[in-house]
Amino acid sequence: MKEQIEALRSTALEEVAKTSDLRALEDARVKYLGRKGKITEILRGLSQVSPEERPVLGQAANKVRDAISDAIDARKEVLDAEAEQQKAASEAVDLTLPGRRPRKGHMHVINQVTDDILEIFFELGFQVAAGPDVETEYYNFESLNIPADHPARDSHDTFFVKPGVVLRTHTSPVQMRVMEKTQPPVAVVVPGRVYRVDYDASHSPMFNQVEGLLVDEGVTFADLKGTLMMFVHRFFGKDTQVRFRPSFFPFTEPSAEVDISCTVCQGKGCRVCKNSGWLEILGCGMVNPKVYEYAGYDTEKYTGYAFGLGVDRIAMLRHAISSIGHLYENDMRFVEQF
Ligand code: 2U9
Repeated sequence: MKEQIEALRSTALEEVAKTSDLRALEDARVKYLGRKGKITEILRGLSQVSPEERPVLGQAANKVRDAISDAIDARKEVLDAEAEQQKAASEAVDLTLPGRRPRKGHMHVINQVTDDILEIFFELGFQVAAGPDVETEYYNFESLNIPADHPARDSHDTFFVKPGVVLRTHTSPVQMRVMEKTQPPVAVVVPGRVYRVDYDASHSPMFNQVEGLLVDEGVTFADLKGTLMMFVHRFFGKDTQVRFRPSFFPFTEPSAEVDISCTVCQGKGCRVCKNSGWLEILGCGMVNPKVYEYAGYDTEKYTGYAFGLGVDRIAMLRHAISSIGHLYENDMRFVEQF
């Protein structure tokens, strides 16, 4: 029996040493030290041996049990450490890798140009005003002296939401609303989206305008000219030539259109200015007294000027953009250039 106990020690220790994970180690513990394990079996069997042999064999069996138990504890420490290392390796983060940079956006070219225009008028003391894109025919046409039979009020030119309600065709109704609420002096600039039934390389059914209105006592066409020349020189450069051409708008009288020397050929003649040397950039005039009547302004006391420009056209000139469609397609290859 003594040999049997010693043999058990060597097989058990060998088996424990070979275990490759905690599960196998637990199986080995059960196999040798468990309630029905081999050592337990031997200790139980001691009742069968003679009383002289019993203490010797008992002592030997206990020693083997302690040796196996120590071996299991030692092996457990090794396997635990291995498992810990594996876990750490699989969860490892390489702190030296470069971070993922967030993509940085920027203002759309239309908003950049709008802000540049507004900034020049802010320096002159103009304030910004805004109003709804969906307007009544009264504010969009009637109050601006555009009569019911005017072709602009046709559904071929204007988007109707329902009878009497349109998508504004200019930002002018905002100035009308400002005048209704405030007596002169008034100096406002109004940026915003406007809508017209028109679609080709230079027209989009939705486009952007900036309009301006200044009303006070003693305002003359000279003030209008001076202000717009100053604007052109600030925006396009001080060597830009400016020309005022007579025109007609129902809401201004007299009216004019403003041309500047071509920004591409400096007036020599090219494809962009269709060989004329000039580019039309805005419309303007002295506010028609009929408009003051709608606003409730004293037509004897006050005069003023108004102007309007298409931001899209200015942006296209500034950046040599060939088609207005590029401004609204949101192709990132285009948008990111500005
Ligand atoms: C009020 C009184 C007068 C606004 C004006 C223009 C001339 C003009 C065009 C420029 C290019 C429209 O975008 S465009 O097609 N605008 O020519 N706009 S005067 O006159 C007003 C506005 C409001 C109460």
